[in-house]
Amino acid sequence: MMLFEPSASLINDDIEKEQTSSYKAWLQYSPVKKEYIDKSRLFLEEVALTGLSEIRTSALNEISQALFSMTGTQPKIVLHGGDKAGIIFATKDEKEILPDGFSTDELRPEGYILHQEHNRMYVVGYCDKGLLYGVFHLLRLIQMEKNVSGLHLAESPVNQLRMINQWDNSDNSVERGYAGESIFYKDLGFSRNLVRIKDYARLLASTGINAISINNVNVHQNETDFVTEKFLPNVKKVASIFRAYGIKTFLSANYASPITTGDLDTADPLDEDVRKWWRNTAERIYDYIPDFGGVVVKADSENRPGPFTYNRNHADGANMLGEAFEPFGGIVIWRCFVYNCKQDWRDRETDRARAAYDHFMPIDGDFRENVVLQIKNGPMDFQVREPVSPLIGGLQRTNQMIEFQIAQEYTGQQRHLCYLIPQWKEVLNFDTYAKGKGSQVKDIVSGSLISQTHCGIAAVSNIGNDANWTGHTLAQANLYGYGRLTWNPDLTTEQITEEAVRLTFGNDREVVETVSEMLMGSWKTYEKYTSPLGVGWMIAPNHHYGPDIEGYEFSAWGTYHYSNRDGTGVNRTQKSGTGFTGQYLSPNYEIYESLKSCPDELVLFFHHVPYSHKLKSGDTVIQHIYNTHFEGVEEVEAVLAGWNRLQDKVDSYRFHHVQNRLEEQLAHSKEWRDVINTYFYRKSGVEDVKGRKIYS
Ligand code: GCW
Repeated sequence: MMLFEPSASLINDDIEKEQTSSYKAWLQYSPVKKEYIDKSRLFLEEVALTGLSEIRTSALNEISQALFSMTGTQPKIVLHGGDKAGIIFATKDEKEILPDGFSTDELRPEGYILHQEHNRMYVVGYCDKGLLYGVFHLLRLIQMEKNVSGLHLAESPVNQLRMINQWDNSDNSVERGYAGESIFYKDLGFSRNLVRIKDYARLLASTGINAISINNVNVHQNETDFVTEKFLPNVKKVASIFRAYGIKTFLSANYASPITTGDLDTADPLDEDVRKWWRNTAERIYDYIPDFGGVVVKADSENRPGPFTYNRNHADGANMLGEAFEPFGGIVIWRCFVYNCKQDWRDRETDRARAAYDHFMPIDGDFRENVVLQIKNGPMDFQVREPVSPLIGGLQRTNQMIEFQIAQEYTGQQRHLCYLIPQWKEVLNFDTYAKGKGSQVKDIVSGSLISQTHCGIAAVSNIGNDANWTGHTLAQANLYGYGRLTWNPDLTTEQITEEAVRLTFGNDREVVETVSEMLMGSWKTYEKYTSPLGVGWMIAPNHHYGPDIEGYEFSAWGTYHYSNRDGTGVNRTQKSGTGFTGQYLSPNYEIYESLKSCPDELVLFFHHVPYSHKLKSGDTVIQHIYNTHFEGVEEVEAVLAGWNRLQDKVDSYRFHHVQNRLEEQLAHSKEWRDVINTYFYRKSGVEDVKGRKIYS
């Protein structure tokens, strides 16, 4: 009998041979140097463990494949003991397989210890999941040819929920998807390509992700039925793939399901029939998937149904669902992206930035223990630059998680290079002052500052069925880095980037340095040639690709910049604007309220200023706009030139693919530059002091 089933992954049928390098992303498992193996005292005769489980099978599959591919040696799998040089798998209670006196005190939930002693490497998990994470860590070290001789380290995740949200629809499309079609669905049913889903699970687990919602938060008619007998057998299949990698499956639920898929004529959260309907639904889901995670809900947002229809508030809606899922240990993730998307542009009182806080602050503390509020990182919508949502730090008695968008909806749609780890680090390190100085966002969402039963980080995925998963091969680093940050938000951008690059492209110094530099600067470069100083949008309506400065200026979406001949920006001050600044705690409030102290990069988010206004950098606003737009394009030129130098060091498929994207980015960044510069030149009539070409 085979001890474990050899994985079919990495030979996925829909992937052409020359595409496999991009398909493998950061799990390349490329051969390492022989001297490295000898020097690092890596003993590979066997992998020994005392028993199997689903997750251990995944760990065994991974390590066997990976070691064979990196070292040419296939260790023997030995059940019950093992007495040779090799790798030992254990969890905290399996003392019999650990060296005498081995302390497991350092182990924390989902964590692991890696420990090398004599001719053995011990991978000891708190539980099987921890063991799997430990295996991925060990493989990472080997792939990067890091010395593991005498290694001893203990790690555990900082965040409890480390989640991915798919915005996939069953008609194959992915909302805001830039990497092909859904890998989950096919023609209104579920995809049969389970290998692809399994490889996705491997990629996610290798970074520490432990939860996934598998359908779009805009739940359309067909997906509303995912909670019924019609689709639950399929959901169950997907959930079992993820389970084997320690990932819990969630569904996005339609708030109006009792009407849409049930036969009720109301979804009023206080209606007894509605409550019963959801209790029965939860029970049915758990019959199929006993460890089902729960539901993600977008309610009363962008035309989705919600409790407002019945004059109930969001606590009523979320708690009703919370009650239904509670007996089974399920949770309800309730999104705070609630605002009026039918605003009149003439109305200068309403400010979309205020909306989430205005809706949710008054009900802080009213939510059940198994409800978590999911809050977008900024008050608007995943722009290249926004302040941190004041709701984070505002809410003091409610479970909360932050939501990022790995999908590059507003940041170049995976056609432009825009590495978002530096942005997310800034957000996570932001001091909210919720409990006085030093109340960083990362400590709020991890639950260390405000005690919470459920909390963590979620993000919208950037993958699809493109061979390289992410459209732009270099956008893989955003997914990798996101997972690593959810595991430990204190990892530095440099460390994450180095890992991403070395695992994806190998250890060659020039490659590592060049690609790291390309990634590290790319967010700011993108910011430079697109909308300036935090004002946001200026992007083509609907699809959100490319410049259209007034595309949203007279629309209902609440996203305006109010540029005129004298100046630009949104006055959100308490003194004379929309009052949004008042949602921040002191001293952030004062910092944003005063033009003097407001950081340059957010000046137009908070203030309407004349073009002649002098920034802290010393430049006027208009000159800053011109300068950054020229610089942005120059930086893209430099990035492309850097990449071109790597032609002989990157396989031809990935080389040409990235080169094509960068060429497109260069052309497109010029379009952005010229459209923005010309627009502001025409509005202001102010010349560029450097006399560069601005079209009149
Ligand atoms: O950014 C906006 C997107 C919508 C999305 C919405 C949301 C899923 O343009 O496509 O809908 O955010 O977060 O709900």
